[in-house]
Amino acid sequence: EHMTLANNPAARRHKFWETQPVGQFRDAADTSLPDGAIEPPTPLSEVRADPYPLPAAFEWLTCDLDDDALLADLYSLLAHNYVEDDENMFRFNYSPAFLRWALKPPSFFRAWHIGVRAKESKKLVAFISGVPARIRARDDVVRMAEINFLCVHKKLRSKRLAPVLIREVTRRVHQENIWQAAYTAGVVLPTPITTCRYWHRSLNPKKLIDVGFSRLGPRMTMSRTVRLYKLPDAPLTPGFRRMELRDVAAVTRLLRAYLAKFVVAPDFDEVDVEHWLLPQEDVVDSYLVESPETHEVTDFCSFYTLPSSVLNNATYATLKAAYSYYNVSTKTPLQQLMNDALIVAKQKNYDVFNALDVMENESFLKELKFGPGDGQLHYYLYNYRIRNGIKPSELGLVLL
Ligand code: NHW
Repeated sequence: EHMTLANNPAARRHKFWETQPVGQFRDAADTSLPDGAIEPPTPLSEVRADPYPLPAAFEWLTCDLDDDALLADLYSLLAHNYVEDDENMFRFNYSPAFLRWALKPPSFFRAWHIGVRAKESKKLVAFISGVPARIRARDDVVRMAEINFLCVHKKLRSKRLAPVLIREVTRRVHQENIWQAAYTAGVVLPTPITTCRYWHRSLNPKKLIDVGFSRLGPRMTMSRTVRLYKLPDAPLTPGFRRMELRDVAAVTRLLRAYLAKFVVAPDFDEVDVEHWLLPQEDVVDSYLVESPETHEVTDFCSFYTLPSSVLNNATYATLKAAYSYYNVSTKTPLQQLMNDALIVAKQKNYDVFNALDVMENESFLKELKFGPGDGQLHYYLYNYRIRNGIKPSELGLVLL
């Protein structure tokens, strides 16, 4: 087969990414390069002291997400300009409460919440963020930034603003003596550590078909489809209940033991678990199984809430989607545990339950009637090489 730009992303030039300490496509065949940091830290005194220049009409704005008006501006920038599917039918609609949760974990840095606004109108036109995390790659626990919510207003696209935002967040991360980062994207850049696929489990098939999210299968009627996806009214596993504050220690133990199995995974302590996994209405939901006899916590599952706006539909404005987060089974089979997660999501009126093929998710996706989506999600590390990459099933990290 003749290789073209269309079927061989490695042949594309990346004027910005070629200058960055990331795995380069041209290095793929070089087996002598070691795993770990690509370049060493520089002395903090050599980190550039002032912000990168912006085009004259714009200025940097360090965002205070406790300021409700600013949070509303960020919500609106993303609600109108953030990620859409390939056919431009849906756009992510992260809620203000979700953004606060995602961007203010323990020991977050306000300087890493970076806006760009028009000097004159003060309108927020671009954003990028980082939050601190400890991420383990093989046996190396590394302080990293998780980079997310990179967004440039639709009217300012293709003007090379994104590289300025990325350089500026990099500079501010370096100022905290942190030299690595993790991020995901739907686009291919140099070079993914792994490429995952989203799977979707219909909870409200009629609405999903009406908005064009899914289609009636061959030889299927609407009533057969509704029956196919029907779920029990309440969870089936005895002792299945919502996680509470008193469960943080037990959940942390379960999660740490489980995540140790994967090649790349977060290194969560109790403080992290309280932030990332304690339920918050319409943001993050966590359930566990407490043995009715021993009262031991044996299993855990969680999902976060990320609606999508439905673009150009007369009947529906949003899809309510649950995204599988971290799940651990030691006693209840994973498939049964996730079936209970589907049941509570259905009870709470979600339209669809999404999951990546990471960790052990492959073991339940087909059996629980998830179908493969068409989008891919690429995972990246900045300034950290993992030779040959890893398989999705070796990845224990879910970014929001
Ligand atoms: S992925 C979601 C990204 N956001 C969206 O897709 C929203 C809709 N799109 C937009 O707002 C989750 C714009 O299209 C954006 C690009 C802003 C995406 N990641 O300004 P130009 C994240 O937030 C490269 C990285 O002209 P634009 C993760 C592109 O390859 N790079 O484009 C974010 C090209 O470089 P090249 C991306 O369309 C991780 C250059 O940008 C990218 O007006 C960030 C073109 O720039 C993406 N998603 O704006 C990296 N999309 O070399 C963090 C495009 O190919 C790295 N590009 O010529 C770590 C930093 C911290 C290190 C700390 C030690």
